[in-house]
Amino acid sequence: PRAATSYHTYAETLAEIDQVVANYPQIARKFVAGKSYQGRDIVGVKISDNVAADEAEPEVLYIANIHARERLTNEQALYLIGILTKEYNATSRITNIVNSREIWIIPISNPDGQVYDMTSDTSAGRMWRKNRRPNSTSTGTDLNRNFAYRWGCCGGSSGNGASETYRGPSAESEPETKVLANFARSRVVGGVQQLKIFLDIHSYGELVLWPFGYTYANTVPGALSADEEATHRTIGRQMANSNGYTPQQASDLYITDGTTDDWFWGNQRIFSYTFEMYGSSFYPSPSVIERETSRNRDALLTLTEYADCPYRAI
Ligand code: 0X9
Ligand code: ZN
Repeated sequence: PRAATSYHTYAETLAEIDQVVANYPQIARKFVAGKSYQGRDIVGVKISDNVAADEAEPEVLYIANIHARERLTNEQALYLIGILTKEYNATSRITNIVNSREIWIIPISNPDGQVYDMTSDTSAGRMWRKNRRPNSTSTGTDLNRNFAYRWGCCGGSSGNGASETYRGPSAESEPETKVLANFARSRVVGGVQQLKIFLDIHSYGELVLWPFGYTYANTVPGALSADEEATHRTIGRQMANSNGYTPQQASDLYITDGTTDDWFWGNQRIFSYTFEMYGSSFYPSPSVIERETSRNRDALLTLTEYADCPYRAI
């Protein structure tokens, strides 16, 4: 893939994905996780050796652009797809990762919002965040308040349809939320969740966040040992050490409920993180795309490598 010099539209993102899977059919396969409210495909790329097979390898899920206007995040996902394919059999670290992991990457998790945000684009853009499903007072649900773990329990989400953080009428009420959650549930094979790591890429703020967001507590009662909980945080700090972001528990930023990271951790027991990428706006100059996506190279590779180890102390 080309080094991005402008932000990819939804159509350009799909075209790029098609090109990658055509160029690297042995290790890259397109998948459609489901459809958005307006009927767009929610598309991803699976990257692994023997990509057509479901091998007994630890799996990692990356998603981006659940918030429509966070344009660097799609670029980050495309960057990751780019290096994992281009450098296979060229860089040993990447060859090892692709050979020993199954990596699922969904660059545009909220296609309706992303298309809306980029349509009639101006330098300021439309500043759209939510999906595009009408609600009783306005349009759009904040997909990152619509997940089904302690949904609406505790704060940082709204019951007002006009709010930027509208949580929706019920947990998983939104098609896009359902698609992402169903995809994660579909990775349970023989009663074992194959996904070991999840990262939701947002902007902006230069942060590495981990659950919980709904509470200042950081344990799932009875679920994991203190060592495992500590490992979860240690991996987050290690990534921050690499990319220069600030590491913290999500609730230390602000309390939120119904977020992706809380559901993947609390409900699915997948080690889960949120990145807030570079910027002081949602639309940084495209001239920073290359710098700010390659900045996360080591953090993303490190996270992918850890997929075999969360459930023991490090
Ligand atoms: O509020 C959000 O959804 C995220 N920030 S953003 O500016 N991209 O909207 C942060 C979510 C972090 N995770 C939790 N608070 N659980
Ligand atoms: Zn966001």
